[in-house]
Amino acid sequence: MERLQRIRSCEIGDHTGERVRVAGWLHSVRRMGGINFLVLRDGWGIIQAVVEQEEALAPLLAAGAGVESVIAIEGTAAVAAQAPGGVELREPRIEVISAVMETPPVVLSKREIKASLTTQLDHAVIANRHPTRRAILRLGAVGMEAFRATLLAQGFTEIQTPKIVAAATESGANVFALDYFGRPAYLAQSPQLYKQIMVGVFERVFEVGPVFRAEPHDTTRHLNEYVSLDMEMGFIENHLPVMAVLRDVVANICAAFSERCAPELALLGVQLPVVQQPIPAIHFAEAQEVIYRLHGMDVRGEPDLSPQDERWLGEWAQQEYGSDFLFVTGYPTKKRAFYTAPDPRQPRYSNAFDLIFRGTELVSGGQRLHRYEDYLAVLAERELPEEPFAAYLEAFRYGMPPHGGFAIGLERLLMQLTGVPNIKLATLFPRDLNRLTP
Ligand code: AMO
Repeated sequence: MERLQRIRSCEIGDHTGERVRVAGWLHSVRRMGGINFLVLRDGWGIIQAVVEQEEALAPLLAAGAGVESVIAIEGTAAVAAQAPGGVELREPRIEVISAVMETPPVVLSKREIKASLTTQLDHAVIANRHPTRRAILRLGAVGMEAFRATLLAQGFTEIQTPKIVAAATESGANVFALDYFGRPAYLAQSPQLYKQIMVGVFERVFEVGPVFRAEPHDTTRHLNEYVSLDMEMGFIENHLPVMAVLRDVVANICAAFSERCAPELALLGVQLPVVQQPIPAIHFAEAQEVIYRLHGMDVRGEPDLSPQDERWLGEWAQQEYGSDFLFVTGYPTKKRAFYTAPDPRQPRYSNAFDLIFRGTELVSGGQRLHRYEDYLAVLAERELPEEPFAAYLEAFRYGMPPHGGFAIGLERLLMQLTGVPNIKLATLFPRDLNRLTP
């Protein structure tokens, strides 16, 4: 007999009444008074097979194959309202491809993972197979695609910049040092300097890639390696056009989730945010006034917003505008990275912004300095050496337009969207203070 061509679980609806072959992992086995229900999971979802004849299970029993065994099932696809996806396989013939006889370290067949955070992370290789974990990772993939699609449609070019670099890009000590053939080097904290340089080539660039932050603390919102969705654009007057592109990017990401990830959103119980046009914005100084007025906490004069301030502002944006998003603009220039352009009307404040999503910073961005002399001045003022920035400075020495950009933290987006209590649960294989594997 000729073997049937394998179909994906998500295609089953197009084959009702036909004999089909599916293959994947044995997700669960349920015995219900003489009838057995096998659930098979493949890369696209799950599908149920009904086994009425005990003999059909013989290949599984003979191999001692338990859950997570890789199997193929040939069966007749039949409409069944109570089955996942509304279609099930009947009169199945089972073939064992890779038998698993041990109990997996994380139970995958229950609706939710019950294992502790540590067990989940230690066994992420297996835990990532759980439908809820898979759903978060799938949202991440679609999010990256929508980011790319939005920017490509607006004339941006995708770049990949070096991850082994000679200088820290984001001020501060949180850099991983490397020994580069006897010379000091670092893992890139962001593609910041290179994306700015590349404005000199393409005017509009973006990058999706890993960045590294040696933050020596264990928080629920920081990773030591994360995926940064970066963009940079030339010929702007101030930060406002950058914020407008960011608004489009975020709106398109949410639209892509809505159009292409309905099963994932339903499984995770995610309520998509409405992205207003424009997204409400508040100046940093005014944001501090709001916090003082509503919560009696005098943060005026503080150079930055704390996580608590961000949560309060998130609540305020919800009450005031019914918005899950809030732009905070005009952060104090001193507190931002050296490349930040000051607000020409009040240079104490900058043309930099953050986007807060459901009470947590999701994006940082702004207008940058673009004149060579301004860079020399700011490096001197901050007592930073010129030498490590020589290549970067060359770009400005030979002509750069006013420009700006932003970076979205992918895992932050997924954490805030899905409401998981720790960013590590929105990360493929998180790197944290204690974790270098898996
Ligand atoms: P910033 O350092 O604020 O800005 O980072 C931008 C966004 O990245 C995310 N993020 C993180 N996510 C997980 N773990 C971390 N340790 C972590 N640190 C930051 C946040 C944050 O908003 N070069 C600038 C961007 C720019 O101006 O274009 C930068 O890297 O979501």
